[in-house]
Amino acid sequence: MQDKLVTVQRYLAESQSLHPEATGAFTELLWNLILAFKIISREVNKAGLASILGLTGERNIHGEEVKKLDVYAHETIVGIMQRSSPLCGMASEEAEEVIPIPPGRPLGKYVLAFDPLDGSSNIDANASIGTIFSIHQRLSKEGPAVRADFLQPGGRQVAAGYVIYGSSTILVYSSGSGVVAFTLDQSVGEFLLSHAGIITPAQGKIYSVNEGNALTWDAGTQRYIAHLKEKDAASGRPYSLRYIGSLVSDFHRNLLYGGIFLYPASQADPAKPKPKLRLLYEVAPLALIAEQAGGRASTGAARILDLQPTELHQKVPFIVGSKVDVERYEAFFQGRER
Ligand code: AHM
Ligand code: MG
Repeated sequence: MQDKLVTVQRYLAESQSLHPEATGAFTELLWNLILAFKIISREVNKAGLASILGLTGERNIHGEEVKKLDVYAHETIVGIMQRSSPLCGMASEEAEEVIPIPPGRPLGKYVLAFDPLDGSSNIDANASIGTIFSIHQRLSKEGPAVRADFLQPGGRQVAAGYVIYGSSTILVYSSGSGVVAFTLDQSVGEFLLSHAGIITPAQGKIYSVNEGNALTWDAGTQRYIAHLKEKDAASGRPYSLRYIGSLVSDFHRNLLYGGIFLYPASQADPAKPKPKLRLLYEVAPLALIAEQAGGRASTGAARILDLQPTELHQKVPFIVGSKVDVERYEAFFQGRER
């Protein structure tokens, strides 16, 4: 048991005090974001009551339309962050274009990209879902944020993280010096430090992939997965498959237990490889967390955090997890191992 209780506010205030030049703007940004996460968590926990209180998309007993949870999450983050935060713009998986700060409000030097509720197709089954976020410093000098402010390599993120709404609500966060996690105490409404200095195992025994897509994979990926099903020399067992289909949940389990998550591009039409996951809202922030925990994140051919984004909604192959496992995948993908 930890010898002192550390709230996320206290943790952020102590982190800020290590930087005498800090103005407090970044800390304020995170506080506002955390408020949005608490509100989303409350709403996600009520999802099971939808059939009593009104299905999402329908009208509730008060005659008000019940919003779909991913729309609700998007609007909650945008509403809170537009009102008071040191941002000059946002980008969301749920919005086509850059979301501006309303005219007349002060503009800050940060931009926020987020996936408000990833894995939302799992809500009805009560499986865990999550919010993913990524913060950069703006590149443009003044005025509202422009696309170029978001199109920066993940290696330049100031901070990133995710919230998993599961058996507990947990916030996992990195500002580039390790990974910490806070668990929400629902009764007092505070995130408390629960995991300090998370390090992912160098090698795991789990692989997570939608194996229904196997016939669309490149040959290297097919061979790699076949290799995982052979008996491992050390353990005498093959790898175990675990796939929830909710990225934050699959990622979080592997972060703690070790293993590899894969969403390779579909090669159904080899002339047009089709990845699924989005670089700015899903892939880059989780890549930062993985690397900060000692893991690795790759497309198979390149390190995720080195990729230069070209579009807001760009999709890339995503292979992430324990270092030894991801390096092995790269060797298969690149044909160095067969
Ligand atoms: P979403 O952003 O529409 O929720 O899609 C992303 C989700 C991830 O959470 C998950 O890893 C992936 O889609 C699962 O995809 P599939 O059902 O193709 O395996
Ligand atoms: Mg998503």
